[in-house]
Amino acid sequence: MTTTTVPPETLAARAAYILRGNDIGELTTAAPQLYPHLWSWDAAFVAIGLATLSVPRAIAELRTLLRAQWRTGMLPHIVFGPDAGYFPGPDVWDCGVADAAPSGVRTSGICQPPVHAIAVRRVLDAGRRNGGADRDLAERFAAETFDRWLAWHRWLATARDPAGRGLLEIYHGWESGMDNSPRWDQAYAAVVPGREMPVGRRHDLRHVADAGQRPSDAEYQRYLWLVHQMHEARYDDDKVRENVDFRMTDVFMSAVAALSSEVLAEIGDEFGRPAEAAELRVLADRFRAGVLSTVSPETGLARDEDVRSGRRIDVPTVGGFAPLLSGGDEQVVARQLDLLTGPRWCGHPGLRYAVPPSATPELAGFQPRTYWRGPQWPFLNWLLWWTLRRRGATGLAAGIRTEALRQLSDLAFGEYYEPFTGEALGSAHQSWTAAVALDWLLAAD
Ligand code: 9WN
Repeated sequence: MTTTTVPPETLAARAAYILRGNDIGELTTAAPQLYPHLWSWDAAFVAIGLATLSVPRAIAELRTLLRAQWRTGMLPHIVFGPDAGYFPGPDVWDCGVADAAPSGVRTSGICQPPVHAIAVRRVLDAGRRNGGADRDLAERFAAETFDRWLAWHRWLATARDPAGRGLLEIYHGWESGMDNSPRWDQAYAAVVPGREMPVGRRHDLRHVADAGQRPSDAEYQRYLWLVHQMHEARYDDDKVRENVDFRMTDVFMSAVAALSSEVLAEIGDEFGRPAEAAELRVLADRFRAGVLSTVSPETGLARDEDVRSGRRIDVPTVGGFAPLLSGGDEQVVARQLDLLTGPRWCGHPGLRYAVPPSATPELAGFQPRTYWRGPQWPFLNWLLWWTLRRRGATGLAAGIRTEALRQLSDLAFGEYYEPFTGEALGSAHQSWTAAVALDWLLAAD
């Protein structure tokens, strides 16, 4: 098969055009049709991409997310814009029942992985690179909003790691950002909706060519049942934890928390907040230790856990590479790097582009076209690239960047990609896909 390549300037121009097209003011929709609102972790990557075009616009994106912060510190996974599309929408979530919900903005009642400090870092870097007004704006933004990001990390550390194990709990697969990953199959199998949930209005199926790429109706029944249970608990952290039928530790989210706490600590140091920086480093250590405690000696992969049964989930998905993000044990990391480049993952002989599939093709339930059950996700490639580089694995990081950019040269900016054919799947013109292309192409480092 021949490899399509396009000049970098064409790719960057097209990516900028996509982000511009998805911009509805101070909010960039995650995708034009499938996701016509702001998603929390998408917004962080979007800000990273926007920072290469306009530092003020990147800051506006992060401020839109912060305006939706709950009084507990939680950053909600969706901030709804004016579009009536997407199901479940704000009426289903009905977060007005929650004491802690923000006023004047409609949100969902759950969260997503805390990648935001990385975006603040990247915006700061872009501002300083540009100098002048951009530098002043970025520095003012980082200083002004530091406490808000800190509140978000503190909330995670308390509400989502109540026993201080260094492992964050999630109460819905959507919180992981890897919705229907095989990581969650066992947990979902135990979720039995108490009544028929109305999935008939499923908006997503109108916007993907093939329903087989998306979760099934049975999966949606369970997703909605959990939303219903959280709503019944009025989204109160303590009640949700006890009452909802899904209670898992998420090792990948915990690793993101370790990494981001480390990054936010560095920002705290720069802006004269040594006590808070020290607090964040303690959190980073705690999450790092938590992640490492789950690594399977047999497979070398980190594992999620069903909190109620204590059962660890041994399913080889990309989430198992959490220690590459959190670091902390050279042997574990070295083994993971071998695994990652080996024949079960990026070195699999059938892959069109050598970037990690969301599950290993060796997995019995591997599905190359279905969402989190096999396809490759460009934003994850960026996260891995950024982290590996930060941790000194520069050669490997450079290889991931090259392959990931080759994958994006079809100019489709797909949500995810079929690993063997390279076909763009899911939503077209996905914002975070365009955003990471921009960072790779235009950020100077
Ligand atoms: C549910 C927006 C989001 C991403 C998630 C991805 C998908 C939503 C959905 O899209 O989730 O939150 O409807 O499937 O799994 O990672 O943030 O791009």
